[in-house]
Order: sequence, then structure tokens, then C-alpha cells
Amino acid sequence: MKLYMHPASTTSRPVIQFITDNNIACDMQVVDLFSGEHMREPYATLNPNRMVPMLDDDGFRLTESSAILKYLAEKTGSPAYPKDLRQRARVNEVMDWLNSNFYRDYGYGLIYPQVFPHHKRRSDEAQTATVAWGKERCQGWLRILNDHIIGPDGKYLCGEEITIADYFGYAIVQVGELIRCDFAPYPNVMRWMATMGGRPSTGKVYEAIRGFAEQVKTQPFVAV
Ligand SMILES: N[C@@H](CCC(=O)N[C@@H](CS)C(=O)NCC(=O)O)C(=O)O
Repeated sequence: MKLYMHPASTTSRPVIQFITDNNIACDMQVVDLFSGEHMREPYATLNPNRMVPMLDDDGFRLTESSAILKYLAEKTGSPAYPKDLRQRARVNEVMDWLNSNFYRDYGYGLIYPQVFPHHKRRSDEAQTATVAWGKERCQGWLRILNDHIIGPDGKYLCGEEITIADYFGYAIVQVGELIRCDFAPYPNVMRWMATMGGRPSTGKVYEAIRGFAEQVKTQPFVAV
């Protein structure tokens, strides 16, 4: 198996960490997003989305980080993707919630327009409105994550055991470190982030994104 990825990619990190934690035999192939390798051949034909990650399992190519996590967990029989119908449905629910509701406003509304030049809106007015909208929406989603998905006693997103939803969710929420989000109003989120951040694999897997956060640490950002 081969994973096409980039260490600074938010959607690559949960897959890399799951592979690492579970000692899955998988070659890591860096696709250099910064030089545009994903836009050129041969990658552009391998993955017409021109994005990472992509898994190649003996010629079976799979994109979408959420789908890749499910595939790998199922293939390896990992308890992180429970077999029980309702437990699995809960994991799917949380991953869909993160991928659509949360990430749309948090990543593409609040963080990326401020951090990545190609996400910045063309006018100052559009930029300010986008970021203000993203911030307001994120505060609502973080409240739901804090109060309802994790809750005061929750260790992980779907109960007492780690699931692939945690790998996925941690990668997304952690991107807020780029704009210095303050999760203090969300203590359950903070506790869960600390649990995930304390995994032995997190330091190495999150090294590149933390290096990037260091580079932008003096830039002013609107954050939650
Ligand atoms: N929905 C996709 C999103 C993948 C994605 O956004 N990948 C980014 C890196 S985090 C990428 O390859 N971006 C390249 C570009 O936009 O040019 C997934 O979850 O895998």
C-alpha cells in the first residue's frame, strides 16, 4: 500500500497518524504541494482531484481522508471503527458532521481565507464578511462539539475508546492553532485535544503544521 500525502496537509495527518499508531505497512509518498506536484503529471492523472491524501492499495485508488480512514480501519479489523451497527453509525455521524458542518465554517470560512493567499477574498469587504461569518458559525459548532458531542464526561468523540473520528477531528480542530484559537470557553474540547495531543505519535505527525504555526505567529488573525 502507498499513501500519497503531504505532512503539512490537514487531511493527510489523520491518515498518517492512524497508519503510524496501528503499524500498518504502507509506503509514504510525499506529493510536494508547495511546488505544485499535485497539479502535474503523473499525479494529476492518478488523482484528478489534484489533492492529497490518496491511498493506492494494489491498484485500488481511494481519495477522501474520511473514506481512507474507514477503509484502513476495516481492512485491518481495527476497533477504532466499531463493527456494532449503532456504534459505527455514531462514528460515521461525527465524521460527517466534522467534514461538512464544522470544517466548512472553521477551515474554509475562518482559517484558510486568513492564512492561505489563494483562499483570500478579492475585496476587503468580502474578506471581512467571510471571516466574521466563519467565526460566528464556528462558535456555534464548537459549542455543540463541547456540550453535546464530547460532553463533560466524554474522553473521546464517540465514547470511552478512540475511534477514527478522533483522528479525523483532531486534525481539523488542531488547525485552529495556526490562527491561535482559544478553546478556553470549550473545556471539554480542550480536554479531548490534550488527550489526542498527548498520543506518542502526535509530536512527529504534527511537526510540520506546528512549524508553519511558528512562522505565522506574529501575524494578526481573527480567531475564536
Ligand atoms: N475532502 C478531501 C480534501 C483534500 C484536501 O483538501 N487536500 C488538500 C491538502 S489538506 C490539498 O491537496 N490541496 C491542494 C490544493 O488545493 O491545491 C479529503 O478529505 O481528503
